[in-house]
Amino acid sequence: MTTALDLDSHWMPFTANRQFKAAPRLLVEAEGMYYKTMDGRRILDGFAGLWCCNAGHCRKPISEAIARQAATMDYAPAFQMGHPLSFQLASRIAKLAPGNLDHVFFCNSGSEAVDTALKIALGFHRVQGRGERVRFIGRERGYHGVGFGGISVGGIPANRKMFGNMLVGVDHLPHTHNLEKNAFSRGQPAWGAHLADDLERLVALHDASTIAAVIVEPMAGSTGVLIPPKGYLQRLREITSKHGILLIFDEVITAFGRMGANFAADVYGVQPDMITFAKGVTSGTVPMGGVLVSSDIYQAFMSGPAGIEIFHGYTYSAHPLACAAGIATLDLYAAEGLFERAARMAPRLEDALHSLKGTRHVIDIRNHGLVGAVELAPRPGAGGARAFEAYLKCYEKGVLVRQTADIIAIAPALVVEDAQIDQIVSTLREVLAALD
Ligand code: PXG
Repeated sequence: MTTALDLDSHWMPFTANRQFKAAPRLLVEAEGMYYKTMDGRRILDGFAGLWCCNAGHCRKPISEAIARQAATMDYAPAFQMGHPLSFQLASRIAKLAPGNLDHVFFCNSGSEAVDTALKIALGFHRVQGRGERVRFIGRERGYHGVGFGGISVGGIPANRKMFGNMLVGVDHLPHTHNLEKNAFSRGQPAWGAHLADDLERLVALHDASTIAAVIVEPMAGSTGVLIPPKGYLQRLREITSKHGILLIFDEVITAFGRMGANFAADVYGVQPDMITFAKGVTSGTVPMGGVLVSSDIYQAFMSGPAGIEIFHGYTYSAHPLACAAGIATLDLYAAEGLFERAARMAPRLEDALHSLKGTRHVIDIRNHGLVGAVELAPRPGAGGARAFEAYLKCYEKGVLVRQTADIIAIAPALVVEDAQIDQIVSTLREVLAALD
């Protein structure tokens, strides 16, 4: 069947196009925890699509809300006009958010959310007469999407090296991943809170008065599930607060139940000044992203010059279909208690994953919430090859996981059952045992 399809014209994102088109992996249907492939195989989705379909696939209450909205009003102009659903969704999200994060700026993806948050940080300082606060601090191994702002504060060499100088005035904290100290930690590792103190060095180097914001993923997902060491995020909060620097949590992956709570900020007990979100807000059904900002930030803009408060926004900011999907998704999360369910299933996933200790090639296993990772020893001179092969073999055996470098990441939908966790882990065990 796949041979009848012309695969040439679509330049696929973050994909080895030539390799993929020679042996395509095409999905055509989805339901609950499963995909169906074009050649009719059933695949257990161990990664909620790409960290996004938190409610499971093709859930009726969401798909029906989208269909209804598409038939009722397809689009409403996003600038100087509105529609009720965006206000409803914003207040629903604000109610879920921690502390004084009570206003939402909508966009269409995590990348747009990050660039929006960086702009809000610059504008926040500027409207208060601190226009010299223009620097950003990100972190090595951080992923903040693919906009120029996001790759600048991000810390993934491959995502940066092709694209020139990016934003100027960006510096990076060290990442927190250390296998010598923290291998096989369950939940938050004990070692590494002091790595946050490097922020004091950067503040001393640049002077606090030049720094707008620090942005980190509370749990770094894309670069292989890096769980924050105990006390690390608290230290970042203390230092940023002391110096008048905004703290942005990029929760594109961690928001909406992934960690067993509304937000990772709740789980880690740290209050940021902004949270970026996307993915789980619509359970991956319609693209949507957004930035939650504190009342202080919102009020600073509202006290600025009359007229348009921020010269920023997208044609599809708060798109009616995305808002309808978002409201239906939040309803479904609440009706089925899915965030609590994620918290209940997390120890189950933890135990299952850590049972892989001692399996061939495995040098680390780590987990928090409904997220886990298994790190493999790389093949000499061929970083990433072993885990990529493991990913392909799992797919052949009917389980979809995600590979980055020599790490296999697991993040099932929050509706995952015990037996499905077992299937993911036993498939991985079989595959690793047979792998060179
Ligand atoms: N911030 C974070 C923390 C993310 O994880 C983005 C921003 C960008 O979102 P958009 O919607 O622009 O893609 C992300 C996206 C993976 C994987 O395999 C992770 C993401 C996307 C695709 C794959 O880890 N994260």
